[in-house]
Amino acid sequence: MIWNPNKECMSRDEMSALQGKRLHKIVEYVYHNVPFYRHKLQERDLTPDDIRTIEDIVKLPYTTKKDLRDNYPFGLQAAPQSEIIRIHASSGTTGNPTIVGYTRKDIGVWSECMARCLTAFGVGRDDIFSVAYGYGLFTGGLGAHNGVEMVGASVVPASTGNTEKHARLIRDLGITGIACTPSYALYLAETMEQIGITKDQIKLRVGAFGAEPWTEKMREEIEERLGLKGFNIYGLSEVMGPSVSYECQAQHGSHINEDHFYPEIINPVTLEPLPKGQSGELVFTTLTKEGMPVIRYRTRDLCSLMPGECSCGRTNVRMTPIAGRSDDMLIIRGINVFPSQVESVVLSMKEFAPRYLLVVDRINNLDTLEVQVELRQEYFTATFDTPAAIDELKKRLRDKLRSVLSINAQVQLKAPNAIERSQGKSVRVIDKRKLQ
Ligand code: DLL
Repeated sequence: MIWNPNKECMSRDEMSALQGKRLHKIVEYVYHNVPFYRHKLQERDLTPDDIRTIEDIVKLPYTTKKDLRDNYPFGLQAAPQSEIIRIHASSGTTGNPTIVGYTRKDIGVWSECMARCLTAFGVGRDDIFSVAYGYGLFTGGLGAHNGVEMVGASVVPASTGNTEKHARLIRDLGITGIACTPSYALYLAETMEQIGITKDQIKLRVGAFGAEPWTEKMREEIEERLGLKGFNIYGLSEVMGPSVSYECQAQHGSHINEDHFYPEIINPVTLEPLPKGQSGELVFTTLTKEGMPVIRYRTRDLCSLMPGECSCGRTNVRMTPIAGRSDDMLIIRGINVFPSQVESVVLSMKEFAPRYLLVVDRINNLDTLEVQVELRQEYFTATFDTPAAIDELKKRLRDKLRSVLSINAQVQLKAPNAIERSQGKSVRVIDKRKLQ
């Protein structure tokens, strides 16, 4: 089944023509509505009239997460506030999150893109579908929710947390589909085993997994333990949210909704565009977004675009699974974490030396984060005999980390010079999760 064959099965020429037309329109729109883009085009002596075909895109400058952060909160918003009906946010590299506003039309496009994904996964009106991505500023929950409603399945807005209750609902309601991070799917499987819910008591058959990298091995394990077929779904808040790309039944790469999100692959060092098939950094231009369009946005995700046709009948281009990132962003329980966010917290507390280590692990299928920090000598001497003071300091650090990162971290206070110095580039992160 294909949700929108008119857009998912176009010929290459038709698609390129549509993309070229939309690119011209969006460049004209941001030129007149976002001073940031107008200045960037003017610096290159460009006007919207110079951008007529999709090939002209290479003339345009890139946009980075730093640009979004520097223009916090609404500097890159193109639509007037009165047209914005929803605001999401994603982590920034320092304190400021990236704010993304959506118009009513944007929410409609997003729902349609999400409906395309779910249809490709085999979800339909008869399904009872649980959304176990977080509802809130994160785009996963509400993004998936709207798509399930558009498809006409019964949505169960389970969100994250309260996993035992969720497991019972899956059994009692006969829930057939679930959207969550792949690591949460494994955690759910484990919870079910612990409370004695067996595979033959549940009806799960489809999983929409994304928001973090996962492997074929994880897919096999989830499928085996939950008795479903797992599909990859990819996206990012700056571009839209979940539904930028999705696997079909052929499960050979993820089809990009390229009538709305135009992909390019570039060399992350030289910034040269690379030919189709080569691996590099994925860059997206939103072709129809009104709230906060992005032009040649550098995702930092590394992958390649796959040439050739897919046996499912869709013609929109596919991307390979994300192989890594060209920056230091970590994804912990589906939440983006930058080491620099931890650094900003450590530096803001006078008790600590500017030396820290993030230890990321996966225990019982749940990501864990431990932050180790060194006490300054004077503070160490003054407090190391007073457990109450140490406890209070630990709590203060934990609370600050939670408010900046939106996740709970374990903290470990270390004596001065206890964190190992490295010879070269300092090691800020040890990621023990095995992704093979
Ligand atoms: O994670 C949106 C999303 C929600 C996608 C639910 C899929 C399902 P952000 O929080 O802005 O948005 O994080 C975006 O997460 O640049 C990738 O590095 C990573 N990511 C998302 N999906 C996948 C995936 C959402 N399927 C960042 N595989 C992206 C690998 C993924 N990485």
